[in-house]
Amino acid sequence: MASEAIAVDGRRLQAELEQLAAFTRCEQTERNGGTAVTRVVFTEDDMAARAWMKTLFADASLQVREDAVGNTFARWQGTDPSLAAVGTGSHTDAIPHAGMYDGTLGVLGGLEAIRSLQRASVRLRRSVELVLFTAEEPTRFGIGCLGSRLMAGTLTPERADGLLDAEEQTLAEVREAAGFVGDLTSVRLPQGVYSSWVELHIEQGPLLERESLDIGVVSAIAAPASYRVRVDGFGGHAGALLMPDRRDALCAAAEWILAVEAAALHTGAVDTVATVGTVQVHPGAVNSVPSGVEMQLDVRDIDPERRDMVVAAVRLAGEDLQEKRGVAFTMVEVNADPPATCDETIIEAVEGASKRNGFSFRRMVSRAYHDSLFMARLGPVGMIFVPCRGGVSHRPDEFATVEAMTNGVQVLAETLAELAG
Ligand code: HGY
Ligand code: MN
Ligand code: MN
Repeated sequence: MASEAIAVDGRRLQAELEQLAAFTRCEQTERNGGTAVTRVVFTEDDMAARAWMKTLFADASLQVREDAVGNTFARWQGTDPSLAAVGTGSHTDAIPHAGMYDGTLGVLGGLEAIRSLQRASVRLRRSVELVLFTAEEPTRFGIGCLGSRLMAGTLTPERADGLLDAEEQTLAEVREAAGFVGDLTSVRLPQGVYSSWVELHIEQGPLLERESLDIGVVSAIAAPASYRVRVDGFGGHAGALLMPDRRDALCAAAEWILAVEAAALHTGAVDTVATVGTVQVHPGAVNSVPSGVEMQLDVRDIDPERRDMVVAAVRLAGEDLQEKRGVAFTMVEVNADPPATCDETIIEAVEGASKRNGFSFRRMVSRAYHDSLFMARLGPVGMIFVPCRGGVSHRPDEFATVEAMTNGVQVLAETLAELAG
């Protein structure tokens, strides 16, 4: 596939990313600059963004369908529709106060890759299917990659539909109110549904920028695990309850959070990470000793055994606190997934496209998880990373240059063309 025949319109992509970023209610804090975006699954902002993107898909003459949980498929028919399609895509939901490139580059960049092939009058044997996944972020229902987990069958429809949001609404209620009806068993996709799957994403880390590289060729996706944790003590009056008589749930939780950090550092491996990202204190009054604390724990590593050692260590640390501080400690698994290895053929197609365009590149691990982690259960996957400024992500100052994104879309377009024959 001659590279010069395929011309990616980077300015149009940037304009569409900016339009998509406007589907948010997030106030623009000046602290870090950048464009703050919050777009939680099935909220008004998410639904408006989906409706707008479906018009873009239709404008590109793609055949659009949505499944029972809102995963959206936009297909560019190949010359032999009987063949399994090549898939590409990502997510457009955004955690609170995030940036405007995480996920969105894989959807709008995937669309621009298809349009650049259409403009070059390329005809491919296999269809190319662009996918917009529902709820890659765990923000609303506590588990990430909801849509792709259901596609891959690693989350049962019963468990999924019973997931609760902060307002105690079930996924079933919320998705039906959003117009996504039907049994979730219909979301499951068969092995080989895509002959190849490739996702374009910002790196969300500093490596490519630090090494002045244009393209990251992902070789593996790290293994994520997350847990709901509760510490229950005794409450009481902040003035009258003397220190020796206290069972302060927040003090116990604070000690436990430091034990989490210590356990991750203790492995000595830079690939082990552990985070307590949310803490809710009950009753949450300045003059009331905390009686209960709810937390969410996220532990990852490219080595799942090492990850599980950290999980066991922090569970033990919590149980020790029960003795030491007279509190109750519970830790419930939300997910503990294996890592994914990317497919060598796809990796080589990405490297070949990078070489043809004179882009510098390297193989690397994805420390963030992506829907590709679950698409890997259905067939061969690959990922293409582009550098983001300072490696910053999940923050309003997340940023990728038009040039970096255009390079990524160019490599994606040529990789799709090669894989789709
Ligand atoms: O948390 C992650 O790795 C992804 O950004 N949801
Ligand atoms: Mn994210
Ligand atoms: Mn993402």
